[in-house]
Amino acid sequence: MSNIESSFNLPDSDPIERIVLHPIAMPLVETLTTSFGGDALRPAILVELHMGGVVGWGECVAGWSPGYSYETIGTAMHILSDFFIPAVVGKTNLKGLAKFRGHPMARMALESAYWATVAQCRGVNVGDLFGATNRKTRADVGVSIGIQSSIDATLAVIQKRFAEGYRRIKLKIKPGWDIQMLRAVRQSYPDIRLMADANSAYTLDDAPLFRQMDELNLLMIEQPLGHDDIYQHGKLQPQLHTPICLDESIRNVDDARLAIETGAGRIINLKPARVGGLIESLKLHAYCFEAGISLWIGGMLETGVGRSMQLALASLPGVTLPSDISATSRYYDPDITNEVFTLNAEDSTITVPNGIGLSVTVNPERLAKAEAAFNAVKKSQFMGIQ
Ligand code: OSB
Ligand code: MG
Repeated sequence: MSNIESSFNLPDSDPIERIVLHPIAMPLVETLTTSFGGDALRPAILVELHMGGVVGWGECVAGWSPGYSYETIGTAMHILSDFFIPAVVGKTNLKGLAKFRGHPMARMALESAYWATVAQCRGVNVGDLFGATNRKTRADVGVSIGIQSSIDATLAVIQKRFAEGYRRIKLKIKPGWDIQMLRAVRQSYPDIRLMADANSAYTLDDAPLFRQMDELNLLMIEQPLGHDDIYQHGKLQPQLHTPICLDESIRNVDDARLAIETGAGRIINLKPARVGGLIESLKLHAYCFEAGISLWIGGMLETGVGRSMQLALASLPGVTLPSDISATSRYYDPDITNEVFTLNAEDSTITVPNGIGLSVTVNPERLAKAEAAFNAVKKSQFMGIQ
């Protein structure tokens, strides 16, 4: 995989001419309720980058409030407009970002817009910049199902998703909504690839509960303990047969190495926005590939812009488990992009786009509408972005 390693850093490009931020709010087809909550209206920032006579797009997946991560749509607007963008406009690379710490979601938004534009300038697909051979043409995917009002409601949603062709089901859990629900689902679907995501809702005192889950043949349990913990996950994993997958805790490739080498988990969820960009994502992928660690691409309810980038990453050869990338219809109707992604029901995959650049186009009317929706919400309840 050293051929991948050598191509992590792009050679210099044309100078970056201009970057425009578009904060948007998009109604979700279905709210994804997790242990930390859920929103009916999803914010995002679309980053429009002009370079060499072409335009490329990136997406920032920060939420309204610091729930999943400390970043919010407000902090991302601040960091992008006051620090990150001034450091790279006029430049031929993104090295100006190296002097800043943190804010991975804001960083990924800018980095992905840049890579999309570089690909556009060169007339290649963005995935071709990843330096990997043997990229897949179809990505294995699953669907993430939020906390429902009852077990019957959960079974109804699963039935619908199963009928659509999804063959890996992830269920969000929280204390009081876990083992009983999971048992009921397993009873109805004895063979499906089933997993649970706790989004950090438990403590080590809950180890006996997770040991009970061992009897359910789950594919993995995602992020059971603290969002910034690795040590205690290392105490829990040896007590379980079911692999632990780390999401929130993994901020970079070094965290992944620490977690794997200390036995804190056996699977990594790679979200490019959580690790601060594509270069860090490719490093993490290369580490997992070489070490034989199972890896999949996580989701943050992306619009078509972010979804296309997720699919490019999910095509990498080291992505060995189904990713949290569902069809457009599960998230937005309509999406902000003209293109939609559909599920290949025969094998629970989504075809990886292979057009020039990011392979999607932003619909100007829908963008204007989503920006207006953001402004309306921002005024009524959220932070003071100017
Ligand atoms: O923990 O994986 C998570 C969405 C928002 C925040 C955190 C998570 C999620 C998902 C969504 O599970 C998966 C998807 O985008 O389909
Ligand atoms: Mg998760």
